[in-house]
Amino acid sequence: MTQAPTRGSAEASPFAGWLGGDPEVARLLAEEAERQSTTLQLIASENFTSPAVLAAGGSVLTNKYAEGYPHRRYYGGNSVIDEVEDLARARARSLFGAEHANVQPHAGANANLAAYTALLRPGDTVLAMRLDHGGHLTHGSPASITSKIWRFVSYGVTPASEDPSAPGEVIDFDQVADLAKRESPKLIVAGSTAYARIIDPAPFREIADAVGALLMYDMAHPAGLVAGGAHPSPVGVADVVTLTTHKTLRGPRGGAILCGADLAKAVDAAVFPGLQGGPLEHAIAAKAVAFAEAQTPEFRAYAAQVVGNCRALGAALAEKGFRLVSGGTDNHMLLVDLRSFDAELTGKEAQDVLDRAGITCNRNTVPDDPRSPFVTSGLRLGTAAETTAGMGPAEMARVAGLILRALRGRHDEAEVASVRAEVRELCAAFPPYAALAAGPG
Ligand code: DSN
Repeated sequence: MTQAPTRGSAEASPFAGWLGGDPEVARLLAEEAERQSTTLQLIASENFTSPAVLAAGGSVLTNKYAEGYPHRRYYGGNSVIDEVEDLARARARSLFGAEHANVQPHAGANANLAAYTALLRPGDTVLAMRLDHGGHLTHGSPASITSKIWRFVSYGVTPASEDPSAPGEVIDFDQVADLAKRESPKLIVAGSTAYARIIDPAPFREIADAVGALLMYDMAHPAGLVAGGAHPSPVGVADVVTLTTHKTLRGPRGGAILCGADLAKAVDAAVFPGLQGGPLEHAIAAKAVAFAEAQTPEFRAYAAQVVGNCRALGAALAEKGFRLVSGGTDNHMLLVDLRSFDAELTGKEAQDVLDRAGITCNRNTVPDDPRSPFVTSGLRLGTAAETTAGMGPAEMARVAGLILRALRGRHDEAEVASVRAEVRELCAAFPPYAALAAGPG
């Protein structure tokens, strides 16, 4: 008697057609596809790429070595690859209105490291955002190589205030200006990894000009919001702009750098041969697909909806007693300070119970968090992925209710299981990869 395929078996896997010879990997891919389809994806740095991006990323281009740049390679056989990378560069330039684009960085961290390498000498001073106020590891964290090569000085956000019309916890531009004057940095970095407000490049430019510093804008998080017109563009304002392609931009995992023609040579040399070897041309093709997708009217509507959904989620959570860092959001993410809801509840415990309830997010420090980055007092929530799946403000209100129930009922397994069941039902109505389940055809 033939047994019906069970969940996660090679036979049941939509990937079995592609991975027939490797049932173990086929099973794991199927399980991850199921996890992504049946749980809520609220990690602010994640998204669901289009099937076209997936196809380009899983293509024969992975076979090719192409050290160098288009028409200046160190290996033969790159005529097609040159066209791929030229296309990706042209699309990135056109999407963001940049004079030059380097699409080879394997990730945002590599893009930042390459930008520093292009602009600085070892030991130079850089002014960037504090990690515990929302900056990124590559903005000079003691744990990052960046802090060992360059001297970082950090600015932060203003203190929280009780006044609802001016809640604080926004970038302290007085502090940025004072530190810039005192420390004479060679470079100022704007941008963050956990900050829910628009980061206007203009005041940073003014401060940089006043002290003769260069300006780098790390738009890893809002790149898709910039592309879709929901946030002001730093291109042409900052000297160098770094980005990731997989967050709000909805492309493959990877990074890119934009700059003026004057810095093109230095930036290219910093990426290769400075820091990387052979470029990942399959990822570059997938980036090209994503850059084209981000230039459509649908993507503009998407970018606006991501912000609208985030505001709806924030408003619903605030109504339920959760304090939002800076009082709300202008982008795709929210920072929730859990102490207002329950002083005993840590970010770590909240992340764990939400995971069990099928709500995927990450714990995060809040400004001046008394708890360690491993424990934290906050949660970071994002709306980029579930907006791609088609959810709107009504679903966001429902998600806020599910978060409340899971956190309040965290010691009651039946309640957590009941939330899990409702999450599964909600996700079933918004499948991110309905087409994928049909298999390779
Ligand atoms: N890990 C990314 C994020 O989640 O924001 C940044 O590197």
